[in-house]
Amino acid sequence: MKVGLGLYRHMLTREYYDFARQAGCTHVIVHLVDYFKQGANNPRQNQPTGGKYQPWGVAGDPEKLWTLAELMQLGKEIEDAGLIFAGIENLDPAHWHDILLDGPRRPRHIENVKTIIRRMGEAGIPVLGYNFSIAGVCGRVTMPAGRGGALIVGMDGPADEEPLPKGIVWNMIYDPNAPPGAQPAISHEELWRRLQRFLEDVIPVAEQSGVRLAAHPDDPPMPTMRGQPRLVYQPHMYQRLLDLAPSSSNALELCVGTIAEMTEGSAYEAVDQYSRQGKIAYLHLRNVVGKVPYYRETFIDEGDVDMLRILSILHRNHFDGVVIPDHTPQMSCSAPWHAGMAHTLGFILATKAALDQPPESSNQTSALGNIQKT
Ligand SMILES: [Mn+2]
Repeated sequence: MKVGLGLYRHMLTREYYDFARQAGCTHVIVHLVDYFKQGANNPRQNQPTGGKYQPWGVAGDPEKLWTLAELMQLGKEIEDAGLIFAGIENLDPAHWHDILLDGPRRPRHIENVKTIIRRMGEAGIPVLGYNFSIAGVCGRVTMPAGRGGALIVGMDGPADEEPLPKGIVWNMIYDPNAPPGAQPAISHEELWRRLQRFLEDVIPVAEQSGVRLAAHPDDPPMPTMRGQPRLVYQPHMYQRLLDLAPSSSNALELCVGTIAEMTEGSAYEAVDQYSRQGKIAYLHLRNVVGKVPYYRETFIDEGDVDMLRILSILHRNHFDGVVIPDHTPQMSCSAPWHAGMAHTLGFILATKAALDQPPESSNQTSALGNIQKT
């Protein structure tokens, strides 16, 4: 298991790389989409939030794909800081919205994704995280309801009252001049069909390029959000996604917090099932209390999930990918994002250190030794 940090686009600087190293990370996962661009209710020192029915921000330039030179330069900067570039998280809605929507630009958008994957292969970036979701991460509210009054994100009920407007996909605005009206609602089976076509089109290129596609589950994992169907909203649905295209390039960006929000199954069983298959490309670690449609995100050391047990399952199954903190509550200080990340990383590093000790080494590890047997 390797420990990394996810950095948003505006954090791709030496200062943040140094912070990652200081906090004990060896790897970074990079976001190239600027989720915060022109977002009215979406401060940069938090995870992208928006409002219950307000999108994050405006998508990128549809004419400008991430260039090979840009990716190589980024890789060099990360390497110069003493870190390993473990992956890119998420595609820009501007580059692939008609794959999600099955719109007229789909053929071009498939070429976009293939080009990005080829460039990633050339630049030696092994993982592309993606989230095949029409409504995206939406329908959540931000409230000071965490431990010690920390600002947290959660759900206060279903989010189907306001349908997804035209011009918005994946909770970002890809067409500010879209006509009024809602995106047409489709069936779950139609969404699965779109995913299957996507995987059939791009997995062969990913295989040739040595890149793994890694799917995030739907967050929040409701059957529908804003009138749009969701793909992976119960733990077993991940298996369907994997079975659609058996390939080492068809993998998961497993999000423990999202799985814990699901109404069926267990996060422990899901982590065991998918790590035993070697299908987890990397992992998001976050704790929660409750399940959809009523849950809230928590600090890593509280909440419904026994994180020691999650990490011990990964250890037992010889998971050798990267674990990164997902979101954290906002801590009351001048650097709420940094404080939340450092707190979570300290927890992960302590657990990893205990798990990495030989079982017979001392009495002090007996508690964790017992967890390893579960
Ligand atoms: Mn996540």
